Amino acid sequence: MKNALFVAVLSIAAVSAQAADRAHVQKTIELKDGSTVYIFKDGKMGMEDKLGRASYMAPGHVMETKDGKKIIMNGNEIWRVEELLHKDHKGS
Ligand SMILES: [Cu+2]
Repeated sequence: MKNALFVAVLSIAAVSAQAADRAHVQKTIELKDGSTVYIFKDGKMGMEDKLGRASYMAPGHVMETKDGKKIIMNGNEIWRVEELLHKDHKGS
């Protein structure tokens, strides 16, 4: 009984942490090569490769979006992307 209640409280905490993290992502952009750029509210960016893994990209690197626009990598927030991706797996 006590254990079941404890698990329920833990999963509520996990859900609200995920919501808070999502809120820091302002925008995601798909790139021509199939990877995704996450733009956080502070303007910094992080990359997810086409296999869904957080990936490294040097700040200042020019990327081409799916619709042919060029964007410049600002920051390299690997750990923030990783956190988002891992939370997604746990949440399902
Ligand atoms: Cu990039």
